[in-house]
Amino acid sequence: MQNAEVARQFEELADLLEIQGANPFRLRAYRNAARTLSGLPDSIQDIARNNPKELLELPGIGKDLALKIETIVETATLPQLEELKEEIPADVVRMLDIPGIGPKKVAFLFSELSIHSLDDLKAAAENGVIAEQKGFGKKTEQIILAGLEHLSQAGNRVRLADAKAQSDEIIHDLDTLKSVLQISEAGSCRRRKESVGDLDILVTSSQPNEVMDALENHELVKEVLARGETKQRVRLNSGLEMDLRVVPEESYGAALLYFTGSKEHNIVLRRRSQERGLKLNEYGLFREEELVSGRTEEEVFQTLDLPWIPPEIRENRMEFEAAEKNKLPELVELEQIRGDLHMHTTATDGTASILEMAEGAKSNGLQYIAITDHSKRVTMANGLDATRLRAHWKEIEKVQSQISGIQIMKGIECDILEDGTMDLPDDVLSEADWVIAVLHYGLKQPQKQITQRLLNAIRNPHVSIIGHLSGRLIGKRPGADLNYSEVLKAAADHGTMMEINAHPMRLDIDDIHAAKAKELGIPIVINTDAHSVRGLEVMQYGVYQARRAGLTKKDVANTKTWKQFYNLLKTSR
Ligand code: DGT
Ligand code: CA
Ligand code: CA
Repeated sequence: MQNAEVARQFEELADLLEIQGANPFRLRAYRNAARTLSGLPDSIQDIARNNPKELLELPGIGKDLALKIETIVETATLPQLEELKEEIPADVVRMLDIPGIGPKKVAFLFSELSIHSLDDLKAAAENGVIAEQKGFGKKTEQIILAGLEHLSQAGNRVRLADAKAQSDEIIHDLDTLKSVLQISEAGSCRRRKESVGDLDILVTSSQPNEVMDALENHELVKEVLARGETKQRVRLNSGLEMDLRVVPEESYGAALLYFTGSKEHNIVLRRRSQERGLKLNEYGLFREEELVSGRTEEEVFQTLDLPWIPPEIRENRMEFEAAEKNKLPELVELEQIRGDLHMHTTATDGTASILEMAEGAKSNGLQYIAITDHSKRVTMANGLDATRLRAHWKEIEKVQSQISGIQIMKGIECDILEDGTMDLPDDVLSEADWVIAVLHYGLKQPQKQITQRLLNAIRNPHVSIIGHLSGRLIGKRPGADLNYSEVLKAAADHGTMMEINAHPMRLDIDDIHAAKAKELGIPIVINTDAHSVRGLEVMQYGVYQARRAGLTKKDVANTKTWKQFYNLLKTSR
């Protein structure tokens, strides 16, 4: 059982109890537990099974919660949760996701009006039944109808690269308006989260209407969903939705902070404000009615005795503790990347030659690359056997002699077979400059078996690095059920590096486990896994993920110069 699943069950429990009108303190305890678990790099299942006492050391986990965790791990669920689910249908819980509809209203709809599904709710709203109820009215009816429309789309999170491209284009175009003074992305996109629910942008302008008209007429915008005096919600042609807010200049920093989130980060900021006798909202930081700060984010942070915290780490994971100690990490930057050690050519499933890839990387400013085509198990991609691989390496040597200013390593992306052996024999691997070991097949094996496969590869002295560890494809398929703590510990022990695969569908390893790898001192390499010259351009997304993990230049091995990197390789095994 993965941590995310245990966390999800606590969230669900809290939601159901909330509809029942349970004590808010109890709800908060469950929600905090869920957050602790989903941010935990170690396997909660292992802790619960092997060292249940350690559960009590986790933040916010007391005896009752520890017992519940053990029950979930052992029985895959909680009796209490099962009972509540019998009583309250899942659709009723989803009604909580309609903005403006709280648990009290949901409880009323469910128990007084016998609304058991979203379809029931839609019918009741359309027939005017909702508007008739005391405390509801025509306005709530409209909110519900709009909310239902949104819900039918929700759950459709969009990968960061796709979301950001649309956000960037709209921001670029709105920024050309004379009346726009400042404009910025906000929300999860600004935090560079791997997937985005909706886009948020923020503007200061003397002419809010001009900005909203321009957005409405933008070629990426399909329709306006709502429009007020200073805010607008639109649906883009892609289906993705966008919130635009126009704020006064003196509130811009406070609004940017508020709408960048995360919610969890904001909660801590508000608490810090209260501790200082101040009140923080999207309009500014106030003492009584007086605006103390709000024009810039820096100013607001400063009033709260904090340095400016980069958006990527505003998740209430480690940022406040680090900021307090004046130890915020200097996050790694794209310009610091000097090598790219995972890419394909026409020898397997790439579209460009060795020379074209090398030239492409060189013109992107890189000093070194590794050509890592597939091994033979990947028949679909025309994977290489020992003979073809050796010929391919000869070809790489030839290309190296034709191009200067870039080092080309002779690599291989070698499959870890279902039985845990490598797809190519050790004597072949030993001739490589760089071996990426990966799982492509048997990703659904049970945790023990698939973890063992990785441990074998990590312990193989010819393996340099594990590529796209979990095998997940964001929004498409979950990663393998791995024992991350065992895998990462073994990598640390054996000097095996870990990849952050920068492909926008992979971003694997994820931010939480990359943070854990850093903590263990495992060198991390950010690679594009490019299958074309254009594919080399996704490096940025891997860097975003590394930043979310709090990684600095020092933590990312391919920020080293070629000479430093070469030395690291020679000494690390
Ligand atoms: P998303 O869109 O699901 O990927 O995630 P976000 O973080 O972009 O969330 P969104 O679009 O609902 O709201 C943008 C930011 O606005 C969010 O990160 C924090 C802030 N915000 C929105 N609603 C609330 C709220 O009810 N309470 C607090 N404290 N902040 C909120
Ligand atoms: Ca958003
Ligand atoms: Ca939003």
